[in-house]
Amino acid sequence: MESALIVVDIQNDFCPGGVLAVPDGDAIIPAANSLLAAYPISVLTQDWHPLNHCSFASAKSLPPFSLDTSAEPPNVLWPDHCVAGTKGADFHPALQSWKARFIIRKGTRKELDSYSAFFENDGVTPTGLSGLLSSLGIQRVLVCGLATDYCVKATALDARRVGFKVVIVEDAIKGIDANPGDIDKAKTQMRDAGCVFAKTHELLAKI
Ligand code: VGL
Ligand code: ZN
Repeated sequence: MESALIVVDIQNDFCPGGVLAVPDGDAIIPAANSLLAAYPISVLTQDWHPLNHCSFASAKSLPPFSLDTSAEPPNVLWPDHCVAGTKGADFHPALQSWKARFIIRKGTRKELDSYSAFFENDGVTPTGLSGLLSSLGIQRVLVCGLATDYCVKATALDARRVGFKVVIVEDAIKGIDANPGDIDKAKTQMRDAGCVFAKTHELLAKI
């Protein structure tokens, strides 16, 4: 079965030292690099926002991590992060990004956020990734990266929705857990949607 690797948002702003650091976010980079070396069809995603993006607390004059209840559905407001063209939006320097075949940028429209690599948060605006993978004959995607409880989850659920088999690389994801339990909840949701969990060494042993 043709498989593609999706590496979600391993960017400076989501790693220790970044403005929206996922605890130990950089710890998954060695696993991501070994997967990138093994899978010839691979996609890196990059959160890539304009200034004053609708997901920025500063744009709404509200505190970071609060809920924007004026949005439908209400969405979490973040510190300004991954502004297009800035160092924070760059891939982490340890990520061997040159090994990847494709880069998909998301959240590029000011009025629309995007967690998933497949659709913007309205659930209908495609990024183009689904068509790209389908046209290459891909039936299964392996998902790793940041953050388990946001972009990894959204990517995995959308991949199921459009009909891909999904493997979550469980030792190559890290989450935020802003509310303790969020990571566990995300894993349950992914399992319930039919995602399978596997470890990097198990996947590499099968190639
Ligand atoms: C993400 C919050 C805001 C992520 C992106 O990559 O999980 N989280 N934007
Ligand atoms: Zn973002």
